[in-house]
Amino acid sequence: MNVKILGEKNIPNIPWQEKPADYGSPVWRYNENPIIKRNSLKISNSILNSAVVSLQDSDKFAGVFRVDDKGRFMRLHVGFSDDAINWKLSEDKIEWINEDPKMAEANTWCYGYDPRVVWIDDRYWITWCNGYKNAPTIGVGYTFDFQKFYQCENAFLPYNRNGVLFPRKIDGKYIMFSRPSDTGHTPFGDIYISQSPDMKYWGEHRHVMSPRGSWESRKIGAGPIPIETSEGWLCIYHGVLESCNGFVYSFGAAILDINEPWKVKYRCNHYLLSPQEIYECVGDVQNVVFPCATLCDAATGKLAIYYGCADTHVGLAFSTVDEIVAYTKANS
Ligand code: BMA
Repeated sequence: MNVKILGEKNIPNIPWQEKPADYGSPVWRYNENPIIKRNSLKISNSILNSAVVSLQDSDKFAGVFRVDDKGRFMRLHVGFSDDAINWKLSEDKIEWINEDPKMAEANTWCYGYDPRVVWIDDRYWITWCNGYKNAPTIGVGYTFDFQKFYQCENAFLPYNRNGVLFPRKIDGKYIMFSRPSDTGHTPFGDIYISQSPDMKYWGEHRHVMSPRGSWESRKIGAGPIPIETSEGWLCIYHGVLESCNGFVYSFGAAILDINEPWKVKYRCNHYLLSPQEIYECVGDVQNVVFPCATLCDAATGKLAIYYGCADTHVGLAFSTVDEIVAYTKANS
């Protein structure tokens, strides 16, 4: 490995397939995609943009999954796996515990989608796009065991999406990406960073990146949890272009300064993955690859990337930290 991985654990059983011979891109798909099909649950219309983690104290995996039910209500479900490929999802949605009655009133469940999960210090933090009085903002919660889930205050005012936490504090503060938006299928979007001493009060907002043409000309949004490396924070993010046939969601990478992560060191001119397979181009929303999680093995730099396919299924793709860093620097 050329790039040093600083903050991840070893995952010897990370899902893996070698890159196909003569394959020209830095990210390659699992050959049995999609790994979670839309109708895996009795109630599901679709299972998509979802977040998985390697458990701290075992070699197993858990995650929070976006399940849209047959009423097309967007829900969050817990799931478990021994191999991070075959997943067993709960039939029931997560019931969030609100310990403070004042918070319970503000947190009356409305909808939740596009979760992210990250281990920080002593617990798994979860962020998602949370409906507050039917307006999207960033929901925050945590769990110690994927059995009981505790909800906190929303991080921001509506309208906001793609809240993604960094895996450790910087300068004593939690760091979160978000993407201010509107009530609809937002035709704009920049990535910002906000900082918090306590996961409740967020401020010190900094602009990180704007759309800038080509595959990311319409809007961009943070994807999986950033990976800390010797080159900076490696961030996979989605970018959207608008064609005569609607939005096209691809994903690329950027490398941000370790201490001041609103400073962009490198950013891909070319996408890492775009919707090209039939399960990415045909579904409830055509032409969407939407990454919400990676597993990263610190020992080898192997990456397993989990992404939503056409707002319908969950897909898996592979790369390595070395490969994505080299590609991002070369294409910057
Ligand atoms: C975004 C979010 C994502 C979705 C994408 C494409 O605004 O709603 O959940 O994958 O649009 O429809």
